[in-house]
Amino acid sequence: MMKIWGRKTSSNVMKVLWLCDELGLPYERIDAGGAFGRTKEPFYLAMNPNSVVPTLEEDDGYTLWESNVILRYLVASRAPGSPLHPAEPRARADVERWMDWQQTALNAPMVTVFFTWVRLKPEERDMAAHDKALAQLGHLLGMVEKQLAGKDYVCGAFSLADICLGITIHRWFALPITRPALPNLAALYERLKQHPGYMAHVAVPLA
Ligand SMILES: N[C@@H](CCC(=O)N[C@@H](CS)C(=O)NCC(=O)O)C(=O)O
Repeated sequence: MMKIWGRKTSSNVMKVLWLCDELGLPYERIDAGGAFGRTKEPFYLAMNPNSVVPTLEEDDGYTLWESNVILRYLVASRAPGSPLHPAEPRARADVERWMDWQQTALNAPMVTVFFTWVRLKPEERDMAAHDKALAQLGHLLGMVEKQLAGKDYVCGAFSLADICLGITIHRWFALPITRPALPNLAALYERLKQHPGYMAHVAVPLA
């Protein structure tokens, strides 16, 4: 059975677990990263030299890292033709730009805000950096708010873009922060909560 290495509190692991639920894929998850360690051990570095989670390991020994690439690989290998990752070039590019944007633009400010409230002790917090990151997050999520006008999901139909953005959206609504009103984003959050895989793996208590 396919193995997914990574602690379940990692947002990048969450994406992969949620997609597995969406596609009905069986897997074995093995704790790694954070307090579980393992990621600096030689066997793990041979699979993933970045020493981060998640890592996917197939029965035949094939391994893959980078969560968004794992998402694309799982659709291509298990559910080719799925609307989660459309084949038509522009529809695919639309999904992929939001996936990449989540990694390259949205992730850094969310990590700062999330760590401030959930992972750091009060004396370790840099509230000036938090406030700057929070303002940036509000700005970026305002772009998602506009994109969602007249749509149920980020690219119209439910796709890998929603799976990538969904991890940030849960943290945005669950953290004890002051949020600008983003009604389309709030409606998307409610829609995502109708997905059992989102409730099981993503919309969980912050840890
Ligand atoms: N771009 C990578 C980032 C992976 C990453 O930074 N993972 C974090 C958890 S979300 C990690 O492994 N942190 C160190 C640890 O958990 O030990 C991906 O999307 O897979």
